[in-house]
Amino acid sequence: MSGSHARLTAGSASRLFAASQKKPLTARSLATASSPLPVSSAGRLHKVVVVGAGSAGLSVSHQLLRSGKFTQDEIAVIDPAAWHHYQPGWTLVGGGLKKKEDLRKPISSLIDPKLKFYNHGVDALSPGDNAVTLANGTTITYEHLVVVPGININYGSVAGLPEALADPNSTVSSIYGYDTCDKTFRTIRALQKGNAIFTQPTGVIKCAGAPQKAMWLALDYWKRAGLYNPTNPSDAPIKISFATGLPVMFGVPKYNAKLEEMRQERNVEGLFQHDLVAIDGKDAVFARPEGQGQVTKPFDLLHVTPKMGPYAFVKNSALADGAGYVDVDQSSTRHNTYPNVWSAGDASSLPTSRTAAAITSQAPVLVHNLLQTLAGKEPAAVYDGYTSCPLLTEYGKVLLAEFKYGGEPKETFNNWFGIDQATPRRSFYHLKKDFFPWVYLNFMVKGTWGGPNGWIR
Ligand code: UQ1
Repeated sequence: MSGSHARLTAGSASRLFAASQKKPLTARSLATASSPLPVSSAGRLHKVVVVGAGSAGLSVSHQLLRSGKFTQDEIAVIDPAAWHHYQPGWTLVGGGLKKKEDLRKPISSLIDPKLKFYNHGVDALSPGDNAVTLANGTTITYEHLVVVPGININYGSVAGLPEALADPNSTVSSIYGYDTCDKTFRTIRALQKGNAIFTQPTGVIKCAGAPQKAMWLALDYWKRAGLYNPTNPSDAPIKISFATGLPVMFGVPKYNAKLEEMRQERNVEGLFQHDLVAIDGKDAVFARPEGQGQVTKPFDLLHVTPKMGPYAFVKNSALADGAGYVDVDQSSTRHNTYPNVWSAGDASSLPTSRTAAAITSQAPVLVHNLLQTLAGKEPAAVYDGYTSCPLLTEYGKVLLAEFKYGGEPKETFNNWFGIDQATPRRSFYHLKKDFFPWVYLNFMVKGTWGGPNGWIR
């Protein structure tokens, strides 16, 4: 990711990780700062170092701290960002339902003063030496390492995208960045006629349902404005296409059936196995599978989901699997080669959908297993792959997909009340719009929210 486009990304564990410069290791801070902790020859020593202060980093750090087993500065948190964002709220910003400024807090305000906060990027992970090198050249060492920096949005993966997003007069936007999530609603509101295309790439992304959430809200907006006719699109000025690199609307069969039915009912054109590769003026260029060449579609509004992937310092480390993610055991969240390294969230190899809801289940497992290991016991807690996607299907309705490994539904309210969560509901909409942002910013980041398992003491 190039520095010139850095302002387009806004993940809480942000791009500065990737943009950090290689520097010689001479300018260490250990000579200047005092610390109650022993300073090893390699640098500052912490019991636990957490790389990243996104939803996983804050949940894990504060849950560890709340165990009462750590003193001042024994746990360190590293993140270069100035702001922590509630990213699940950006779909609501794209639909004009929230202000993006209300969904972020200064990152330092969310970090307990008992934690040592390094507000820097990471240059290198050296698990063989139990060391992390910061972008400012400082080396810190650990007994246990938690790698939770998130993933990078690769805006450069689509030719012409960085320029189109940055141009305030273009009709190209993305809910995947702080800078552009409000542009999405501006372009929706301004469109009077023509082709609206919403894209989803092949490969790993955060929240695989979000690309179509943006579309369903726009559809409803244009329907209410008399600009889209779901029963006969040729009768109204706006046409809608969903162009996805995948062969289906959603990866879990139960919810895919419902969403595919909805796509057909609402007469949205499905461009399956269409992977956006370039934006050329008012044309979107898509790659087709092996040997089928490219397809060009003219657009009047384009909502883009860029490709995403691991930060270079993770991918280039000994901790990465073949795809660049932190290679952990899918049940324990412990690294498969380095027993004092752990990972969860977007940067991990956990084979499930990447969401904040997933963190509510992953963090307690990671924390339990790390504490057990510190106490010389076996890490016995098991993560079952739980994740969730509250999928906005119109204003006022959400389909609450909840599932575990293998794409098997694990529905909280179905278990309690026998409600089929594939049916969009108003109550789920209020969970998504009002309850989750509230419980996230008041409890989850403090380590006291366990998702479907309720509050943590
Ligand atoms: C959740 O806890 C949570 O975090 C606050 C979300 O927001 C990102 C969610 O989307 C979901 C589904 C949960 C899970 C909680 C319940 C009660 C289903």
